[in-house]
Amino acid sequence: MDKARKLRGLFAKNDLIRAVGAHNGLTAKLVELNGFDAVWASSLEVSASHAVPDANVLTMTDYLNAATSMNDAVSIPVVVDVDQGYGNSVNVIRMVKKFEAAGIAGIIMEDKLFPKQNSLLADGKQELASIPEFVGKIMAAKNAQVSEEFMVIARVEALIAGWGQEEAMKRAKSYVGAGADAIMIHSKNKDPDEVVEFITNWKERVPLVVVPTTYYQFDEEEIKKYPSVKMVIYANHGIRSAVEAVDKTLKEIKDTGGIKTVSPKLIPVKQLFDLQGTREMKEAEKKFIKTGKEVKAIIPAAGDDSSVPSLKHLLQDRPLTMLDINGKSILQRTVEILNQAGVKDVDVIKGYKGEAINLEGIRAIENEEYSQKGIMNSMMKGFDDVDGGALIVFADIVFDKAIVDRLLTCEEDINIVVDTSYRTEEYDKAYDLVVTKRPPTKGKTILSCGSNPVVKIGGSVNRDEATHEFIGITYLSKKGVETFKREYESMKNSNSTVNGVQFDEADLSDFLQELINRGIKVDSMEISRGWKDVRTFDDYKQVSEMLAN
Ligand code: SPV
Ligand code: MG
Repeated sequence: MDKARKLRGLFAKNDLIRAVGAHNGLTAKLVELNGFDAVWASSLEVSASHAVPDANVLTMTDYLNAATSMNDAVSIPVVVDVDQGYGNSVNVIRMVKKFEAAGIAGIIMEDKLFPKQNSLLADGKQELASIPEFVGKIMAAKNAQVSEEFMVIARVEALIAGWGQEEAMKRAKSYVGAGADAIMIHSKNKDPDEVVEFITNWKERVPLVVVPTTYYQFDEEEIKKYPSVKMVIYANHGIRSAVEAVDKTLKEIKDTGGIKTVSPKLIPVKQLFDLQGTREMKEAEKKFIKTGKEVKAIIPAAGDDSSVPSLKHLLQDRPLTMLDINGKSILQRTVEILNQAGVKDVDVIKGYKGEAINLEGIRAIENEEYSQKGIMNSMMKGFDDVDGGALIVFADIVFDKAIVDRLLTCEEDINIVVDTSYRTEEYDKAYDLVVTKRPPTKGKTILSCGSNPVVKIGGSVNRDEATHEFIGITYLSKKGVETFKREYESMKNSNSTVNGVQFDEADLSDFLQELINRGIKVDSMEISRGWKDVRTFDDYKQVSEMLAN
């Protein structure tokens, strides 16, 4: 909804509107997050934030820019303090056009002369414009606005300038006659008496606005006794508390010679990131930053590994992928690497203790059948909305980013990452063994993309014939994804086994072997080390040590 209409809506309700002063997007956002109705783009706050006096030292454009960043940061209406309109009626016309075009809901314009000084300034110069001059400015403003909703509120400074009640009332009525949508009656007395006197005498239907900075005992309970007052502005309390807080922190850093004592007392940086809309940026990145090779990652993490005796005690409340290794879960590590490699779209299929998977930046998909069906069933749940390539990453591995970086540059349609160190190190714990067409590269060649088709994979490979070990990372091009989906459906419907295994129990190796049996090419990318799977407590200890170094 248009913000001017929102503001009108607030004035139409029976509640008192509470506006709070701000000077930039961040402070405006805090006003909204704390549940207030509107932002007051205060000239005092904006000029103070530039460390210049509130005396028309800044220009209309400075105030417009500040108000725009406030308005952009919030969904509540912003009411802008436009001083006296930055000149005469001609200046007012352009001013209204600019502020309204920026999405500002309304302005409050005061009947002082240019340059004005802040109303609360002890020895401030408070010169009033003549009534006709200011009436002309209100008319100019009302005439310049494009939408009917935009609000022009006239601010009466007669009490501030010491001209008394009668003058204040005369001015206020004249401004209403000129079309003002509300009247702000300002005072710098320590008690609310003169404002209350004005309010009590106010018989017009146009609502009033008060700014009880100096007469602060006039709280909402009191104000609500006067139904003609529709809006209260807490004009500068944010910036005053900010100055105090910054000053205190800086003093402490200076005095203690470091940030040891202040750091734990400050808000976490994450809170700042949230205020800045970092989450929205991440979502936009995912949706709109295209590389031409869109890849989605699928991490099947539904399985229950608590039956592994040495891991049982660690997996009472979480799936294996959420095991903490030096302060980060396996899954978090994987997601970070994928994101850094440009893969922002990550689906995690959860099942066993799925509630423990509470990571930001992923889409979690529930697999309720995890205890009856195998990993293929889990994995395929992530395939529904893949429209480019896919990266299938097992949930129980840690690996170097270089592996994914390289794999994403390979051209093959179905490409699995295989490790040669199985051969060189007599690796007796290797799980998914592989036989490739060509023998493993001797020496220290790593990350070789080139096409070396897989001949055999999984259970049917015996240790002597194996050339490599499959590490649990598979890349599928768009065409590879289509092949995968098509063949999966065909295997599902054929009622036959997948490489000799029941369809529901087949794992990825069985599926890949079945593809090979069907004459579909499965390629391999060769690496040597740079990864480790976690399947036992010993693995877990090893990985923890490895990553600690
Ligand atoms: C402001 O906040 O800039 C105001 C209110 O105009 S006062 O400072 O009281 O004049
Ligand atoms: Mg002001």
